Amino acid sequence: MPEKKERGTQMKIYFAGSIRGGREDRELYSRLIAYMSTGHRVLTEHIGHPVLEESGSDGDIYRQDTAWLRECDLVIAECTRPSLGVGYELAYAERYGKPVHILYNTERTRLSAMLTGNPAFYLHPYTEEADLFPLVDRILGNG
Ligand code: 6IA
Repeated sequence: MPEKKERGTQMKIYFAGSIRGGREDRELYSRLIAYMSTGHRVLTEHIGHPVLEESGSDGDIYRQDTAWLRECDLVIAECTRPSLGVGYELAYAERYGKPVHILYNTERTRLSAMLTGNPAFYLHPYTEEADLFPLVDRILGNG
């Protein structure tokens, strides 16, 4: 993972990634979160944790995550692994006028038309993980 340049203002990032949809990409989420956390605040850093504690009810999770979605400056979602929860979060963020950036590996997924067809979303197709870091820099205004 390249070293992150620190520039610009600190933003509150809502990072979204699959949990019950499947945690195959958990380590990728973790590397992205670590990268973004240098210079910015990732509200949802638990998405990358190896073990998720069942610390509250599903209602608690919904209330906390929707509060963070209303509070955040932008949403960055890794959508290669399809997840109903992430899809819901994207629509929720759109409703609250948040910028939504979607990262997806075109060699591993054919993204839903409900995302690729929505002009409100910023789409970031990629094929190599190494390309994600300069991409994230550009999204965050550090590039
Ligand atoms: O449908 P999914 O579970 O794949 O939805 C994933 C998305 O929903 C993520 O972007 C999270 O923001 C949110 N989410 C889902 N589950 C949780 C959770 N605990 N804690 C916080 N956010 C969540 C679940 C605990 C568990 C499965 C052990």
